[in-house]
Amino acid sequence: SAAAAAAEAVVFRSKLPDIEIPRHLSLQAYCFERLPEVSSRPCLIDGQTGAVHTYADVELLSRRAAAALRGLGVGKGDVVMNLLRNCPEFAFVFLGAARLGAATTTANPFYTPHEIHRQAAAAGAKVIVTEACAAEKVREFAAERGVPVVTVDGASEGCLELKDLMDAAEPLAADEEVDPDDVVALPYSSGTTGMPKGVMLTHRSLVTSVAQQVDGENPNLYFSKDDVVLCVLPLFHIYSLNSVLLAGLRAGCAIVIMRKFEIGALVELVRAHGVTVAPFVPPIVVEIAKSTRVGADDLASIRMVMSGAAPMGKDLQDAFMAKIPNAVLGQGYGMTEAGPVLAMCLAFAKEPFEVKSGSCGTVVRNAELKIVDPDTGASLGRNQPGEICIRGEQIMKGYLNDPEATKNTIEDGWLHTGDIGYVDDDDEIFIVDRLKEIIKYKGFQVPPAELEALLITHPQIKDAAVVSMKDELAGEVPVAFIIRTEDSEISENEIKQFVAKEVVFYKRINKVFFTDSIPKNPSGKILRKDLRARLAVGIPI
Ligand code: 4UW
Repeated sequence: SAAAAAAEAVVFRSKLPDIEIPRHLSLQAYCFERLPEVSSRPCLIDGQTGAVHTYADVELLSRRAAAALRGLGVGKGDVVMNLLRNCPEFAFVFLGAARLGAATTTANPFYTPHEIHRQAAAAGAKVIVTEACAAEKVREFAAERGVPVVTVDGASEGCLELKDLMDAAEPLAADEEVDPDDVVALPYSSGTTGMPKGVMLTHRSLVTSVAQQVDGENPNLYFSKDDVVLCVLPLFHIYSLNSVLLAGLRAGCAIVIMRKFEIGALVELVRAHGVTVAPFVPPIVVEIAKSTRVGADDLASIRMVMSGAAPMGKDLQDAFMAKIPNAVLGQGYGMTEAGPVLAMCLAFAKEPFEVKSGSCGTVVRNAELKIVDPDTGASLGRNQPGEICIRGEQIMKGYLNDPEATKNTIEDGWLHTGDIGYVDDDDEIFIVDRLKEIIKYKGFQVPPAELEALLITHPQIKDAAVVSMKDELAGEVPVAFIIRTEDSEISENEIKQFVAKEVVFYKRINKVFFTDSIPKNPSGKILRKDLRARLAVGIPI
């Protein structure tokens, strides 16, 4: 019974003591709490132009951005869509919206118009901030809804320019009062099942999550004022937004903003700015480990390399460490809904612990983690794999306008991750499998349900199922099992083209397997495990 399970729950905690978290503060007040100490230090460095914005500049520019947004009618409870590659304006606009008591929904500027439209509509975006090259994609939506489109990098027909608006505005004098439970970030995630949903992260969630990483006498993730943090991972994904931008601001670091990953440019930026902390994802770690062009000298200033958002095995970790012997390499484990950080490598602490290769960290402070048997719900002890669940003030408030999905994900305050893992004798977490359906292409979410919904709109497709297939470069790629309609001879290529027109590049179908049957349970749910098993034995049909 539930009561018995609760009574027996084995709860895992950090090895570090809990800390005091200033959870009454708004996110922006928390990030700038030490402004007087750091005001003249570099805050955001634009990797592209070399422009340096100090902490005082960023604080002021975010108040200008707030005033600019207010001039467009943005107020408390509203949503601003941030559709940008990495650039300093991302931060000005995100923090500016927060000052107004508004939330930011972030999206990939490479999304197709269809994907952008769907998220902007679901989130109720009042303003879209984007780049001139992506403005075309939102034009129709904006015109239909009367939503102003603001560009950060020059003029585009029918758009306003952020710079003009910020220059014209008097900086916002006082932030709007917010409740710690007000939403400040609204990233989209498909969670354990279904279509992408708005993840309501509140001021309290994000203050707590950042504090769990970088606050306290012995921070789990030790960032100092002298650190130079590389921001190459996209800020529209929660990993970079939380653990790079917000954590970097809180700790007073210099943050070097890189718009797009390219190994040569990365090495140049590391050298030019003396980067000390490099938050990566496994594909970047792989590329550096394999690159004959990059040697230890090139990256000598880096003392810490973080990896997350997708699995990194022991072999890869060992190969990379051999290449950059002076840096500590470890993993964090995050999930958008979890605020996002569940676990962080304790070798990143100010007073570091010994850790094992292949582990994705230890549960963060001020939080509880348990492992449950997915069939019985019973809580499991050490070294027994089960579903990872997390409880604490950092987790999401819920999914926007979807109480049903929220209820299925959070139970008694416990967020169910859909990841299978175990906690070892040293409190280190190892992820071994995934219960949920999400596919992760280089750490990006590919929701199979979204692709299936699209596929079955094709008149020659009777039924479709999308699952992940292992891929050396991307980690995983989506592949489709297709039942054609009678008489249809639609080809693999035609199906791929059909999908490619509607989705961002990393959601493209990599392979099509034509089949006569898609295994489903009695309630119609696709049995993805069975399909993955078909792939594994090499007879996919
Ligand atoms: N190993 C194996 C991992 C790992 C992993 C995640 O796109 P989302 O919703 O969110 C993320 C967030 C990652 C993240 C945030 C902050 C941070 O500091 C950090 O580490 C440095 C990482 O990815 O996808 C969530 C899903 O991605 C998988 C796992 O399945 C999770 O539920 N995942 N990290 N280290 N798998």
